[in-house]
Amino acid sequence: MKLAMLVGVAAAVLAVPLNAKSLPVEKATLTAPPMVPPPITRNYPAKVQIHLETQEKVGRMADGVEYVFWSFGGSVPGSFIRVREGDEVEFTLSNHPSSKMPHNIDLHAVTGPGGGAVSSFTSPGHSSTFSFQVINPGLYVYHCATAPVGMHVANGMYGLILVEPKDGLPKVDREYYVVQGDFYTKGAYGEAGVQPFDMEKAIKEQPDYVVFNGAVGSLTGDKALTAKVGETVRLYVGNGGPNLVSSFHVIGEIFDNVYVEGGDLVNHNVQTTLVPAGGSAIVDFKLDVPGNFILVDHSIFRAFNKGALGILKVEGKEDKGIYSGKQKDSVYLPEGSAVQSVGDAAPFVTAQNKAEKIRFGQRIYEANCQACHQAKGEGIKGAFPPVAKSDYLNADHDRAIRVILNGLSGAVKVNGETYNSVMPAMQLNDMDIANVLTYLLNNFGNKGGEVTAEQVANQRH
Ligand code: HEC
Ligand SMILES: [Cu+2]
Repeated sequence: MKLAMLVGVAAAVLAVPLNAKSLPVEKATLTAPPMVPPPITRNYPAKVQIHLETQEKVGRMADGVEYVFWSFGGSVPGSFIRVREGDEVEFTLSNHPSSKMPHNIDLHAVTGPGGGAVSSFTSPGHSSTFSFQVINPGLYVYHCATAPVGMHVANGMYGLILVEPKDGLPKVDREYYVVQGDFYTKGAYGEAGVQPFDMEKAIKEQPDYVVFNGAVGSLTGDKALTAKVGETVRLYVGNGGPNLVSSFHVIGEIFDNVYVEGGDLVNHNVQTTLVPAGGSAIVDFKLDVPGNFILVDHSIFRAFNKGALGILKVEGKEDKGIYSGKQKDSVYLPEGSAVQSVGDAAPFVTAQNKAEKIRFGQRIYEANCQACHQAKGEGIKGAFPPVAKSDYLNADHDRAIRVILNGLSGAVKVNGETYNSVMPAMQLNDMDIANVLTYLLNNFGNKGGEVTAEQVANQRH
């Protein structure tokens, strides 16, 4: 009798929540990247129930390249979790029965051994539950910590948990969720097929892919982040690693606020912020002008050769007071001679024949187009269409002239791929446009032909 009572008491103790007083219970809203659950509006602590499932499944790494991703909630990064400072979290981790590996979770927001790793260790087809109180506000990484830890992380087992401070974060118009990760495959970047994990490259820290949100192109084309001029945007940025530190930068924007390393310290007017492996940063900025703003790891080969590139597409009215576009193109003569203007009225040099046009056109291309369309005209998948072997370019010269004169936006199909991006109007004179198009038509595997300045003039209106 006495013993039975004692056992009963022990069982009851086990069931008692962390906080002696009972809290209102609610289920957490979880979101897949790049979306973020809405801000928390309550002003009291709650018991928040979270259910995450670990999965192992084949997904897209790049076009034609697949990879067996291990994930929390079916996405890389895993579901975004949003709780409030002081909340009690009741966390249930389920490991899908089809998994081959056990998994667990180490949440950096947890104060406790292993961040929950031991308590959450879960075999395939099982669930584990544990509870913790979120004491410290901030943006925290969570990840799998099952051995070999590096391999579980390298396969995509990481995500972010935001512990909102009691008074909330300043309001913004849009919030997005972006996490960088490095991936190690048997084949080199772009090699087709299902690519197995390469432990040796991982140990040497030589990734084939460095990407945002688990794949090349996960934030470009019709998956680009969007916003409007005048809005404020907040990015919850994380770095799953496993190895690289990110130099996170948005081309053409300055971060008004950076919550350094995801903590309380707010820095202002920052160009590039470091996001350590297993760490985070929150960045805010206001959008003053329209255009495509490119998210990169400014360790720049990673952006242009390994995939760490995303797009924030901003629509709205131009503000020439803030950004004018190119106002003038003049010839710079270093010997100190007078600077000549290359206006329509006074063309600098007129090409005498087609070969000369092509030669002049090459200079125009390198100075004005190559940054986007690339050195061999190959473009960047999902962002800038190729001008090499371009069916779009070859099919209609007048249309190509209008693209350069007026810019181009909206969906266009080039060589079977859809691009939905923005090319700004180029401030070039008729001769320059004729030269650059003649150069393109006669290079990079295009079909030849010639464009004249008169032809360009006819397309102006
Ligand atoms: C800031 C980046 C950028 C620059 C600079 C740029 N373009 Fe583009 N260009 C684009 C984008 C983006 C598109 C596709 C627009 C869309 O998706 O609607 C495009 C489309 C085109 C197209 C039609 C599609 C194709 O691939 O054939 C041509 C032709 C073209 N650009 C030529 C040029 C030339 C010539 C220059 C230099 C005088 C130039 N572009 C400068 C970004 C750029
Ligand atoms: Cu795991």
